[in-house]
Amino acid sequence: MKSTIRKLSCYALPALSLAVSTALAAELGTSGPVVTYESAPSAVDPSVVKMIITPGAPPITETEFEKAKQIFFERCAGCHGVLRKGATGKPLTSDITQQRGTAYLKVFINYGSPAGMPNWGTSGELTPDEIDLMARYIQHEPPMPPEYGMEEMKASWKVVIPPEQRPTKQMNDYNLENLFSVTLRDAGQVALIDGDTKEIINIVNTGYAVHISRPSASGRYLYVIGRDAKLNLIDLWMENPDTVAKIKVGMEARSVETSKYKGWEDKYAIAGTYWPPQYVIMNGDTLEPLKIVSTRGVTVDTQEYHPEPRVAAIVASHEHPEFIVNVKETGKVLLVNYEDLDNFKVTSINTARFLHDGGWDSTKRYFLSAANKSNKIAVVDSKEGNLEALIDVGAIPHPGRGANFIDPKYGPVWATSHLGDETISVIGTDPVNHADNAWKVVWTLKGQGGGSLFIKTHPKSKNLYVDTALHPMPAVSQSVAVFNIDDLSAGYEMLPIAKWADVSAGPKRVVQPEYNKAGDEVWFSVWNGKTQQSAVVIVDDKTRTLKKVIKDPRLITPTGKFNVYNTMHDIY
Ligand code: DHE
Repeated sequence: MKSTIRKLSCYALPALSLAVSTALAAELGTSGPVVTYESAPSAVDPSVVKMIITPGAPPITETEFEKAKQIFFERCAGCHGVLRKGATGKPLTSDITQQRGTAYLKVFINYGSPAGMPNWGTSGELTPDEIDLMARYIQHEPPMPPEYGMEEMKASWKVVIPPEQRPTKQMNDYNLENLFSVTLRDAGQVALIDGDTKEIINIVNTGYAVHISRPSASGRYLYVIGRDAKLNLIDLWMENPDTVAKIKVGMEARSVETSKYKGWEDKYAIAGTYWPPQYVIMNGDTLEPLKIVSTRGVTVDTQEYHPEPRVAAIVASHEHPEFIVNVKETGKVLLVNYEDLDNFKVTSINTARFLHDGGWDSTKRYFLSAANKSNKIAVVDSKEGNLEALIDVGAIPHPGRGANFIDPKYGPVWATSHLGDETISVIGTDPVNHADNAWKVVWTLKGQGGGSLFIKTHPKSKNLYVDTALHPMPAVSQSVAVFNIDDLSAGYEMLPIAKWADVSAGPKRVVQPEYNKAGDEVWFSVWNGKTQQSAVVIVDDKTRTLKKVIKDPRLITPTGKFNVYNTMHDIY
């Protein structure tokens, strides 16, 4: 189905609930797809936090407190933060909540807001008693989970096969550079899929709701991190690639990366945690924890202390022996130099709140990072070590790692789609030969709708794919838009990926395009419920037609897919 930009651009995001006033709505400042996305249960175990009774707050019993903290960690912490200092959701510290009072809070929790706070009561998810309980609970001080340091990390660390007992050469016949590590989100596993034969090589048990995979600079090792901060190191040289070391680096995590600077390949790994707010540098081939660094500090704008600045995306610099670390709540990008772990140097670059995901420009000098609640893209110059630009884009940019291509008019560009609106912002990235357009939005395209999570192209492709996995309308969340990068103004073609998958009923969200090594196939996850059939759909990039559907009972809730070659070389 071909269509013009204008024709297919106008899916507004429906409001989640209608019963509260706009004034109340403004309080939470969130949008529907964002809540769907961010309100996953926190991996922090509620039983480890202790009860706190606060003067001025309404009475609460010990049993009630236990129940309320469980509900809070499962439903609220993702948006409001474990310590309730706010992120996508507004701060809910006791000074604010006591001032609002129980009656006001109950209305809010019951009805939600058009801006995105779920209607926990009217949706039937919480009972009237639970709503009353939560309204009282959040007027007490937030209980703090324990810290997690070197002692705990070392206790969890296990080298399953020591480096000296591992193969000295590749012991299998797989074309490892075209291997895909596929997140099986709700199974707590990854599927290693041979990109040539499309066969599943192995299913490896990992942490809970595993999040991302990143191969080492050489491509031999694969690092996989779970939301519960369990990190697996998989050796791809083994006859049957499997875990050779593991560690739990905290209580909740999302990011992992490996050193890529010349001379430091495969030497170190780094993992960032949501709780405690810190990152840890480890030996690349054993995961032995070497150095833990806290990210607690002050915010870039109001310069207030924040006790819980979570570590979001991490990339490895190609310009210096550094990791580049996004600190979400403070809005800082850290350049973490790993040359000397004792005389440790970190450059802290002020950008904007709340940093989430991002990726390199095509030269791998500039890191473009989404400050999603500020509706900005921050550009960090990894060579000079400073902020190059802060660019206004659409509502809640969510690029994944973004998409680099050459625009016929504007030269090298990088693109992001958005969670909060239907636009795609295309940004000029060439300050040398296209200086007039550098760090400016050169195109604002209109896609299928908001709720987009990932955008992708490949240097050998003429196509730009944009998913809309969290759009509320199934027709939109179950398909992708594909633009011709040589003629962006022609609009997009819609590919009905979930229909092609031909799987059983369910949400069937189509998520995260990922290319094979050759750049002639694009893989999509058709993400169904845990007990429903899911699939991976492979599209022939040139003809935009279905090439293959991988269906297997072991493919439970596939989401992210990471091609070894493209990920190790930061090709996107
Ligand atoms: Fe992700 C990347 C955090 C929900 C699939 N996700 C990231 C990154 C962060 C992050 C910080 C960047 C890592 C990096 O590059 O080092 N994600 C979060 C959350 O905090 C959030 C909003 C809520 C949560 O509770 O986890 C969240 N993410 C999701 C999902 O619901 C997704 C769609 C399905 C899933 O598997 O859980 C999801 N996130 C992904 C994927 C990537 C990712 C596939 C990597 C994209 C890439 O191409 O690099």
